Amino acid sequence: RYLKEKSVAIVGCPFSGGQRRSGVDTGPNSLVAAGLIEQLQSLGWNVDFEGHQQFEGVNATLAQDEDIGKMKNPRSVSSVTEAVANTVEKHAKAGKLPLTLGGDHSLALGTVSGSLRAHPDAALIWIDAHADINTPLTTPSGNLHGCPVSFLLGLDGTDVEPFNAWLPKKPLLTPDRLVYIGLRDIDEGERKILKENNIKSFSMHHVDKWGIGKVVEMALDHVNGAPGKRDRPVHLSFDVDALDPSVAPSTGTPVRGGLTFREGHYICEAIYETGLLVALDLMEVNPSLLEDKDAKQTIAVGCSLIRSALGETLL
Ligand code: 4U7
Ligand code: MN
Ligand code: MN
Ligand code: MN
Repeated sequence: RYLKEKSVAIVGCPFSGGQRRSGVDTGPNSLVAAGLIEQLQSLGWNVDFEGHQQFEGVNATLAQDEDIGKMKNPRSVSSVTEAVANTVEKHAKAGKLPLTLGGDHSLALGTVSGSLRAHPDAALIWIDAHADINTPLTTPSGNLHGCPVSFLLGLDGTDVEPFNAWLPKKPLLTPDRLVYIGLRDIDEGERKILKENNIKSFSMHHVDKWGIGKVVEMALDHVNGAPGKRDRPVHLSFDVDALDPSVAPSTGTPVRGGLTFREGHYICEAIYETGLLVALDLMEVNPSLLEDKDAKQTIAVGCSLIRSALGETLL
């Protein structure tokens, strides 16, 4: 409904500076090399891809990017996410669906900012084992892939350099338009933030209890403000570590007890079915961890989740 045509713009983001394990920067290229573009074309999508974003320079100088407070690689993450925000905004305003391939999940500070500039009332559905809502004050690791959501909400502690040079004074996202599915590894500070801000979170416990069908309905009801109401545009940010490590092993921060293959795909299908999807992120695929067969499996699952979110599995 919000797209001009069936047109998707691939934003490949070979960036790893939001965390400390190398290889996640090769995720985007692996997904494209596995045939993602052709797969989307065969689903009837017009695919716009002019090569990956150029982050080689930033990745090469990560070692020189000194900590600010607890934050690791703050300048690199800030400049990359600022650039990604502009790219995603441009595609979204042209009526296309930006599909961002990560790269680590700090990139979502850019993708969601871009989406919200184009669709100010959009909802954010975050599929992850983690809440990624640490602030520069609460982060136990200093890794910014664990922090993008706090910056999007403008929580206490996020008005810091260098991010405050480009992030808006008034945050683009409000807690009522955010919902999580898949959570199972939350830090103490994050737990407090989720509670204090009344943020709707469906953990793996809730998926077990109610089943994925009901959970997705409740998540959509929540961000739309009433049962059955379906009108907000949706930005879906999918961290592949939401899936169980037996399904998606090649990722930097695996946590056991995750979503099954079908549960992950069901989420994508059900959101596509609403007709409200305006942007999609597929993050944290790291093909250089573990054996080649695990990498191949994880890349194939990544492509398959994307195809489901773009309409493959609905008859
Ligand atoms: B991901 C963590 F402490 N919470 O902040 C942190 F457990 O994008 C993990 O979801 C963050 O993979 C994981 O470092 C970020 C940790
Ligand atoms: Mn995660
Ligand atoms: Mn994440
Ligand atoms: Mn991760």
